Amino acid sequence: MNAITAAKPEIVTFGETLAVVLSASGEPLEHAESLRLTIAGAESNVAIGLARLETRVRWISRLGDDPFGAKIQKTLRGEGVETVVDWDEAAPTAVMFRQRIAGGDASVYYYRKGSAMSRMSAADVSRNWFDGAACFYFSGITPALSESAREATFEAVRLAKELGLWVCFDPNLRLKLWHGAHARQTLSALAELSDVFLPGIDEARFLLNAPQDTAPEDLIQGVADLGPKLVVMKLGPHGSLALRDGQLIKTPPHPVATVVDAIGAGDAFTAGLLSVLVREPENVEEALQLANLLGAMATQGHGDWQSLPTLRQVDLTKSGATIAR
Ligand code: KDG
Repeated sequence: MNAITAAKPEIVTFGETLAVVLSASGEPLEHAESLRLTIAGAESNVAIGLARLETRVRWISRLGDDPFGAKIQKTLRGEGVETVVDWDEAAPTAVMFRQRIAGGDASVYYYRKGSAMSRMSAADVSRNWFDGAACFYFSGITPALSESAREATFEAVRLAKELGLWVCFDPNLRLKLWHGAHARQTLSALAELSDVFLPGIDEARFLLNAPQDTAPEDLIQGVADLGPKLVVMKLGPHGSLALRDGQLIKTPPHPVATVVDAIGAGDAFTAGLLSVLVREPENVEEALQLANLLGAMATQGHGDWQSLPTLRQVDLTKSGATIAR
């Protein structure tokens, strides 16, 4: 693992970032003759968003000693993210193929079983990861990769809390990676250990085994009963609903003229939220406003992280410039 040398981070995150292969022309992969290569990962998307908002962030992972791993590290470093990488010569970097389907959604095809990051274990988790940081952010994708990655996740949370960091957890449910009952048990246990918990509405319904038409207001107390001090339910075009110390905070969405690509908007929301809370933990209202703004701005261009705004772009938008394509 490369040495930790940069200035102390404010936020530490860890997780798997993948090489992403797309059809260059947007046609279905089965007809594609030229492809595009980029990177994506829930945790590194958030890390890029934080770096663009001038929050010091450290991303920790395990990558294959291959061109995809090299591309991931080069891209993240170029975005100002401090990378701490364990290079694995015996396992590959994960790859995801993605294609657009009707209605603007996307279908993904994972090639990540046995990936380098899936081989991370509790023994790999180090106190040095968290040195000087205030917050540890992680997602529910890492524990889904393998039993050893699941154990590494619990160890990272335990150590972060022991060292005085507050812990933010986005369940990021990926049912392609694990079975319902195991996912529910693990995500609930991690939510109980977290200070800030960021479920989407479908994830909240899944965790509570609630009917598909259950409203956010009827879910959020049940989610808070899992244990986190602050629950922020991401509602996409409907804004967000938060619960802290029994107080409900409903934040309206930031209006957008059109949605170009919603992928990564949840990670953008998280970056906006954490960039405020890491310096002003009590300023939940402002954090939610910025989170909603970033979620909206992320929908204005293609890619998981490519449309994440800089601090200057946020200020320009706040000053009244409408969010347009
Ligand atoms: O969060 C949006 C995507 O970038 C993310 O889902 C990719 O980490 C990813 C995964 O495993 O799906």
